[in-house]
Amino acid sequence: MTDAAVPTHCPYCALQCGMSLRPTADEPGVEVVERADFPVNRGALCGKGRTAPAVLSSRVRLTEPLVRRSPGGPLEPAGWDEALGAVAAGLARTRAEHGPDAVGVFGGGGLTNEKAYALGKFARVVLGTSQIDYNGRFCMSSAAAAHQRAFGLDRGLPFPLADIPRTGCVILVGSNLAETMPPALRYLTELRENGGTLIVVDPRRTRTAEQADLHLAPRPGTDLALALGVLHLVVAQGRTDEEFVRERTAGWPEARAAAMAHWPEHVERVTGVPVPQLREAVRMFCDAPTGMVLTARGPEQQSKGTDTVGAWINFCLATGRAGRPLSGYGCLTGQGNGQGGREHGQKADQLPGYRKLTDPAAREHVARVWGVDPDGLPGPGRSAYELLDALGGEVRSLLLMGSNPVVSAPRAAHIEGRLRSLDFLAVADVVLSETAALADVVLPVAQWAEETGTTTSVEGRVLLRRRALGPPAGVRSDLQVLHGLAGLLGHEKGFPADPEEVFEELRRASEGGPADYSGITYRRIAAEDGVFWPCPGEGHPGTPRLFLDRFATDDGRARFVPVVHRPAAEETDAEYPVLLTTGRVVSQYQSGAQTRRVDELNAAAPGPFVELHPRLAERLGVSEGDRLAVVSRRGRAVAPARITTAIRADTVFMPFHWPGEGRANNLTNPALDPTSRMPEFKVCAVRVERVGV
Ligand SMILES: Nc1nc2c(c(=O)[nH]1)N[C@H]1C(S)=C(S)[C@@H](COP(=O)(O)OP(=O)(O)OC[C@H]3O[C@@H](n4cnc5c(=O)[nH]c(N)nc54)[C@H](O)[C@@H]3O)O[C@H]1N2
Ligand SMILES: Nc1nc2c(c(=O)[nH]1)N[C@H]1C(S)=C(S)[C@@H](COP(=O)(O)OP(=O)(O)OC[C@H]3O[C@@H](n4cnc5c(=O)[nH]c(N)nc54)[C@H](O)[C@@H]3O)O[C@H]1N2
Ligand code: SF4
Ligand SMILES: [Mo]
Repeated sequence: MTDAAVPTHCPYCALQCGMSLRPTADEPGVEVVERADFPVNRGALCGKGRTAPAVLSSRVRLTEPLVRRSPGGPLEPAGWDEALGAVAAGLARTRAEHGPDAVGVFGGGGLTNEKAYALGKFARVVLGTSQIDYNGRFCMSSAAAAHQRAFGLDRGLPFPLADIPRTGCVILVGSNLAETMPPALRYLTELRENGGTLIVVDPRRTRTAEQADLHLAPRPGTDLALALGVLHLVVAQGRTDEEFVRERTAGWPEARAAAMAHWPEHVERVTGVPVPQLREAVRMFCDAPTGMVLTARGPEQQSKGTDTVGAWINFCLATGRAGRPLSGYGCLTGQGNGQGGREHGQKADQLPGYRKLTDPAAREHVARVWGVDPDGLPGPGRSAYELLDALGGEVRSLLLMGSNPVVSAPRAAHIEGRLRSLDFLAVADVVLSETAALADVVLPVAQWAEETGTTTSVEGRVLLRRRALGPPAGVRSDLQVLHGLAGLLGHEKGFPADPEEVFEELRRASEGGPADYSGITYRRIAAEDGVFWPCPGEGHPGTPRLFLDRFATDDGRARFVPVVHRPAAEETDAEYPVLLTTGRVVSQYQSGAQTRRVDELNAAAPGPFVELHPRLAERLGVSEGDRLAVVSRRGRAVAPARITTAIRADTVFMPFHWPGEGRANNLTNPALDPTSRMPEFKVCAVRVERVGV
C-alpha cells in the first residue's frame, strides 16, 4: 500500500470488506489494493469487490441528468437546474392535486446511513408523505421482525463473525455464503479446523453445503416444519436447557406445545428430510458445548419467514444457545448497508435510531432534532411491495434512490407496469438501470469511492467509506440532490450536503433509541476499525456482543413465540407441478445494474439459467443448454437448462440478476408475510417446458 492509497470498503454486500484505493493515471482513476489490516476480510475480496472500480468509468455510467420533455418522448440530456426543477415540480404537482400521500419515496439498503437518514427525513418533513419504504423489505425484514419479537432488538448478528470459528456447531439455514460473501467462508473453514461442526440447510447442494458435515435438503418453503421438527426432537430427547429457559426466557410452555405437534415422521413427509438426518442434526448441535443458528434469505424470503426465523430462535432458546458467549441466533444481512439502512428512517414504520413511528416519545424526540412539530409527522405507510403495487393508483409520483425494482421486485412485469403508469417518476442512480430508463427525470449520482459516508455491516459494525477521487463533472451526490430538492420545495435548511454534518445530526436523532449511534464519530470509526452499535456515548466502547446479561425486552427475558407450520402460499398441482426457487450467483450482484457493466463478471456469469435435476430433465426430455420456458401463474421466463444433481428433483432454481426474457421475477409470487410484509421469493409453483418443440 502506498501513502496515497485510501482505506475504504466495498460498495456491494453486507460483509463490507476492507480495501484500499490507489490513484491511477488512467480511467477510472483508482485501482483496488489489498487492505490486510481490516480484520473481517484480512485483505481477501471476491471478484465483485476487486472489479468495483470498473463501474466508476464514464464509459458505463451516467454523467449528466436526463429529462423526458414530452410524454412518451426520449430521455434527453439536461442541466441540473432543469432536472431538479422538473423533479420538484413533478412531486409538488402531485401533492397539490392529490395530497402528500400520493407522493411516494423508495430507497435502498445500499445507501449509506447518511443518505438513508436524509431520505427518510426528506419524505416526512419536505414531502409530508407517509409513503416511503425500501428494498430492505425484500431482504432481511422477516429476520428483523422475528428478532424484535423474541429479543426486543434487531441487530442481524449479535456477535462478531470472528466468534464463529470458536463455537461448537453452526446450523446455516438458506445461506450460500460461499457465493454471497466469499471471504466469510473462511470463518466456517476455521470452525471445522477447530473441531466444530457445520450443518447446512438448503434445497441445493451449493458450494456452501459442500463444506458441511451434514446437509439437509428440504423442499423449498418447508423450513418452518423443519425447525419445529428439530425442536420436537430436542424436547423428546430431554435436551432442553431447563435452567436457561427458567432464568432467561418467557413463553416456553406454549412454544413447546406447538412444537410437540410436529412429529418427526410428519416433518419428514412435509420437508423430504429423513428422520435420521433430523436426529443427527439435533445430536450434533446439542453435543457441542456452544452453538449458533444463522439464517439468510432461504428461510426468510417466504410468506411465513417471520415465524420460520421465530422457530429457529425458539430452538436456540430451548437449547440454551442464546444470550451466552459463542452461542446465539443471527441473520446474515445482505446489502452493503443492509443493517444501517433499516435503522434510520427509510422504512415505512420507522424513525431514526430504530425508533417506532407510532411511539409518541420517539416522534417527540426526532421532531425536536428536526425542528418540526411532532403532530405534523405522518404515520406509517405501505410496505415495499404494497407501495409499488399502489403506483399509478393512490400513489401517483415516485422518487426512487438506490433500487432497481423492474428487475428485483416480485411479479416484476406487473410492477414494471405500475411504474409506467405513474404521473411522474424520478430516479437517482449511478447507471441507467432498467428502472431509471422508465423515469421522467434521471439524476446521475456519485458512488462509493467518490464520496464519504458510513455503512453498518452484517456484524452491526459502523464503518467509514472514504472519498478516494472526485466524481465526473456533471455528477452530484445523493445528499446534494436532496439538498437541492429540499431548497426548491421551501426547505433551505435541514438538508446539508456534507456527509459528516448529516452524521452528526443522525447521532443526535438516534440518541437513546435502540440503535444508538450517539457515541460514534467519523474519527473514532477510522481509529477503531469500526464501532459496534449501540454506542451511547463517546466514552462507550461500543457493543460487539449483545444479550449476554439480558435481552432487550422490558423484563430482560427472551420471548418464545408459539408457531405452527403452514404451507407455502402456492403449492404444486397438475398444472404447475414443479417448485421454483430463486437466488444468486457469485459473479453478479442483485438486479445486476452495476455488475452487468463489468466485462470480467459478465464473462463469468453471462446470463440467466434454469438449474434442474437430471431426473426432471429426463422426464421433460431436456438436454443441457436447451432453452426452457418456466411458467407460473404470473408469467413466463426463458433461459437455458443447466442440469445438475445438486438440486432436488422437484425443484428448479433461477438466479434473478437479469432483465428481459430471463427475468426470474416474472414468475415470483408476491404473497406477503403478515408481519414483515416480505414477499415469497423463495417458493412458487411453475411448469417447465422446452421452447421451440
Ligand atoms: N454474489 C452475490 N452476493 C450477494 C448478493 C448478490 O446479489 N450476489 N446480494 C447480497 C444480498 S442483498 C443478500 S440478501 C445476500 C443473500 O445471500 P444468500 O441468502 O446466501 O443468497 P440466496 O442465493 O438468495 O439464497 C441462499 C440460499 O437459499 C437457498 N434456498 C432457496 N429456497 C430455500 C428454502 O426454501 N429454504 C432454505 N433453507 N433455503 C432455500 C438457495 O438454494 C440458496 O442457496 O447476498 C448478498 N451477497
Ligand atoms: N427473485 C428474487 N428477487 C429478489 C431476491 C431474491 O432472492 N430472489 N432478493 C431480494 C433482495 S434480498 C434484495 S436486497 C433486492 C435487491 O434488488 P435491488 O433493490 O434492485 O438492488 P440493486 O440491484 O442493488 O439496486 C441498486 C440500484 O441502486 C444503484 N445505486 C448503487 N449505489 C447507489 C447510490 O449510492 N445512490 C443511488 N441513488 N443509487 C445507487 C445501482 O446502480 C442499482 O441500480 O432484490 C430482491 N429481489
Ligand atoms: S464479499 Fe461482499 S463486501 Fe466483500 S468484496 Fe465481495 S461483494 Fe464486496
Ligand atoms: Mo438483500
